[in-house]
Amino acid sequence: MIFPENFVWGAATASYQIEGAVKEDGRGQSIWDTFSHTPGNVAGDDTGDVACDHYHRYRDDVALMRELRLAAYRFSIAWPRVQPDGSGPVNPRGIAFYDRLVDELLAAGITPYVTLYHWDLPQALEERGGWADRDTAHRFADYAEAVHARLADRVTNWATLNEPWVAAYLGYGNGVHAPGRRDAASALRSAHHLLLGHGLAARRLRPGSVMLVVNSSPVLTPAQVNDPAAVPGEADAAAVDRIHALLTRQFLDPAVYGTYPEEVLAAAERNGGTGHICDGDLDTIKAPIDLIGVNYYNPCVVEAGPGLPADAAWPGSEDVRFATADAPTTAMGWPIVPDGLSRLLVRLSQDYPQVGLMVTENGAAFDDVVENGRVHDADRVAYLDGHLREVWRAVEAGADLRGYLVWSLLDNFEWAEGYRRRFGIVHVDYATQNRTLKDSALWYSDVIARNGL
Ligand code: IFM
Repeated sequence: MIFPENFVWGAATASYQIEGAVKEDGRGQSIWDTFSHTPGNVAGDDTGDVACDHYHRYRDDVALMRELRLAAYRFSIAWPRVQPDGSGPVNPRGIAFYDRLVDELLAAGITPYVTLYHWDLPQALEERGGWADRDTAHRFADYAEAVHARLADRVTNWATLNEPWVAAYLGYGNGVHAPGRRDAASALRSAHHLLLGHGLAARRLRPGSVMLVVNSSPVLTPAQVNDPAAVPGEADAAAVDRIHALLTRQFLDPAVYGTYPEEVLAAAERNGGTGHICDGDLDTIKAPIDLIGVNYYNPCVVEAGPGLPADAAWPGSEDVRFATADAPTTAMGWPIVPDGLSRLLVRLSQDYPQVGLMVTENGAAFDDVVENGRVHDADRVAYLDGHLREVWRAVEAGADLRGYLVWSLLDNFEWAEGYRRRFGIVHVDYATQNRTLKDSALWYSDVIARNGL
């Protein structure tokens, strides 16, 4: 299985999950600082205060990337380092960190992929309403423009948002993520304002290649998980379509076509109304993009469930039951269904044929142990191997797929799960900050060297 020439191989991380140094060089507070320091929000009451100390160890981490032959590294910028209060002049010491990181990557022959928003909203903006407030979209566009002005001489690849569904519905809907609000109407408003911020920012990121990164999953009935040919009954098919609209089309239809699925508008009508969607917004959101970034971990499994109330994170999901898949699971409890990835990529390439695709995250948490300086993470190797075979199948089926980035380079702060879940291909001993290449890292490096499996 040899991948196309120029296929991009890399790894991804995010600022709050790895950087630490939360009070250094004028960084402002983010909603994740506030949230993680509130007891009970994160497993073990872990915080990102130190994380992988990447802020101080980035040179060593880039050296590891080079050793692994990564061609690309996707990282995110902490907005509160650049604008401590979310607006106004750029903090020179904050942006200087990313200057140094970009230079280090380029010197190592690694192409930077910069994500502008991976969930660490400045706390000052949350206090003015956060993403539920329209003004945050404009603040985001200004911030994006400021970062572009500083880095675009060396950075070509930009992502506006990472996983706006998660930011809106876990942050403002069920409160599992920062800022921890629990209000369906705020979640729907936030989703719209995130999209508006994306559209405004996308227009200010030229020259450059622009992508929107979504957490997307094929939505399947339990029977379809193991039998792609299974045909669901009418009620189950309606449940599948509804959840696909709420998870994926909610973001990609406006970004690519300038339209909202009717399921999203209906959910908004029942939760606070659609008054926050102003004339012209959809034209703004439909800014030209070059790539859709796809973060895939597992399928979403649903069936019709008569009379069920909407799940707290899913306004509009009345009458849908979230089901379990008959499949092995990772340490997160997520079902391992590798061909979900090819099914998803093929569908996205059919639904949005004018935009290229990149797998911007894929990976798995397992309970790794270090033994004699090695981590034999055979489960992760099997997971990655299985999923890469499906990426290859999607390419063979005609999907315009430009690259694959493993999640994650390093074990890191896994949001509400804290440090107990390890997604890295590099093990991090948080007491010593020692890095150990897991077997999966060595295996991945070999895949990169061969450009295939
Ligand atoms: O760690 C997260 C990442 O920040 C966003 N996508 C999913 C990963 C695993 O949960």
